[in-house]
Amino acid sequence: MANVTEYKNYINGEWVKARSGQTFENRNPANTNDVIGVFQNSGVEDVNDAVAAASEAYKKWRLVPAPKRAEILLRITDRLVKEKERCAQDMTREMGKIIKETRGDVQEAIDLGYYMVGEGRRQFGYTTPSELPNKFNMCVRQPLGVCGLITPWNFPMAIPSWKMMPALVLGNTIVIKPATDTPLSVYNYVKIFDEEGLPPGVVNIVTGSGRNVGEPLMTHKDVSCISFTGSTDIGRRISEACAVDFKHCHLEMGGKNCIFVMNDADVDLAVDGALWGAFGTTGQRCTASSRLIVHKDVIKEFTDKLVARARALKVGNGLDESVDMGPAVNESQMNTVLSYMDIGRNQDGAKLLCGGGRLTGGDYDKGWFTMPTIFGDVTSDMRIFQEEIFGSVTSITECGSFDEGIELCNNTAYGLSASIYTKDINKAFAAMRDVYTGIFYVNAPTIGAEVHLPFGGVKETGNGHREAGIAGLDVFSEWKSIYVDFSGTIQRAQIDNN
Ligand code: UN1
Repeated sequence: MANVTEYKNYINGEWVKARSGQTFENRNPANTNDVIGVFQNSGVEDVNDAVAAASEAYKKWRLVPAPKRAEILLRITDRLVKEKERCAQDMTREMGKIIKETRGDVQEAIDLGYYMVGEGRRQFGYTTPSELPNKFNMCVRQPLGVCGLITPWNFPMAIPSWKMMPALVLGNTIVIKPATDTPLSVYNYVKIFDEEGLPPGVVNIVTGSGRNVGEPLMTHKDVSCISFTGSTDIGRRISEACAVDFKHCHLEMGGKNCIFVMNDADVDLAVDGALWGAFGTTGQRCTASSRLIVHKDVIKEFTDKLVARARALKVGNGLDESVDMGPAVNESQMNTVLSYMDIGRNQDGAKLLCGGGRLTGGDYDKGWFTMPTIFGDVTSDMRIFQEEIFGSVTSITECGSFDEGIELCNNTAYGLSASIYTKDINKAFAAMRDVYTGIFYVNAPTIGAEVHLPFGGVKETGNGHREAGIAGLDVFSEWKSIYVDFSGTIQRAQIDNN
C-alpha cells in the first residue's frame, strides 16, 4: 500500500483528513488488483465542519456579482478542457465505462460549465406592470445558502457539474458527497476549482458512505437544499428527511426507458439505437434502453439483427480503445445484474436470446464483467420489464399496434426517457404527446440528453424538478417578488384599484 495515493477531503479551502482518521479504498472494477487510491471515510464531524465553512463562505459569495462568479467558472471550465484526457482516463479506471464515454462525460461537464457561465449575465427575472400608479414590480432569483449535493457513480463528473455550476453561479455554496465508487472524478474536478481561485469554503467535498456522510448532510439544519441522483429507494428517504425542515429537495432517480420500434421504422437504424441505448455505459444509465417494444411485423428482423450485434460486442477494460463495453461498477452491482438474469430466465420465464451470465477466464476474472444480455418474449407483468436493472440486460416485447405500443411504453412506475422509431410523422407526434416521460426521442435511442435542455423525469423518476438548461436554475434559487412604490402615498393593492 506504500505507493497508493491518499486523497483528502476539501473543507474551507484546505485538504484535510477525516476526523476519525479512517479511509476507504477505491479499486478499478476492470481489475480489482488496481487500487486507485484511498479516500477519507468521513462522518458527521466532517460534515459539520464542511457545512460551517460553506455557511461562512456564503455570506461573501452571494454578494459577488454573478458575472464575476461566472468568470471563475469560465476559468475552471477552460482548465477542464485541458485536463479532459487525464480526467477521462481516471474515470474509466475508477468506474469502468469505456474511454470514449468517459471523454463524453467530461465533455458534458465542459458543456454545462460554459452554459452556466452564460447564466452569470442572464439569470433573468422579469418586470411587469403594477395595478397601481407610480409603482414598479419585478421579480429576481435569490440563492438559497448551503446546498448539499449527493452524486452518483455512473456520470461521475457530468452530474456533479449539473448541480455545482448552477448552484455556484446563483451564489450558493456547496458541500458535495461523491458516490463511494467514484470519488476521484469529483476530486479531480474540485482540485481545478481550488487551483483556479474559488474562495475557500465555497465548495467542499466530504467523501464517505451514504449513512455516515449523506445522512448527516440531508438532516443538517444549516443546509437549505439537497440535490440527489440515485435510486428511488434512497430518494424516498431523502425526500422524507428534507420534508422535516422544508429543504429544497431535488431527486433524480430510477428509469425503465423504452424504445418503441414501429413497423414502418428503419430497422437497421433502430438496431443501432437499441445497441447503443441498452449496452452503452454497460447499461448503467438512468436513461438506458432497458425495454424494447417492437411491432410484430418487424420483430423477427429486429431481434435477429440486434442479437447478432450484441454477441459481437467486445467486453473488456474500457481503457482499451477497441473495447465496446466495460464492467459493472462493483461486485454488488454485478450480483444484482446476475440476479436479474436469473429472474428473467427462471421466475419470469422469458426467452434468453444471448448472454445471461458473468464473463470469466483470463483478465475477466480480475473484474466484474457481465455479458450483453437480451431476453425475448417479455411481457409487461414480468419483473425484468418492470424493475430497473442498471446493467447489461435489455428485453424485447412484441406489440400488435401503435396504440398497444404506447400503452406498453407507459406501463412502468418510472418516467425518465422514451423513444420511437418511425417514418410516419403523425405517429411520431402522437407518441411525443402520449408517452408520459420527462425526455422523448424520435429516431434516436433513450440516451444522449444535451445540457441546455431540462433533464429529469416523471412518476417515480423525479419529484417535479429538472437539472440542466434554464430549468436547472430553479432547484438552486427562490423567486423574490419586489414592489417599489414611488407614489409617496399609501396605496392598497386590490382595494385602491378603481
Ligand atoms: C444518467 O443516466 O444518469 O442523456 C445521466 C444521457 C446522458 C446523461 C445520463 N447525457 O444519457
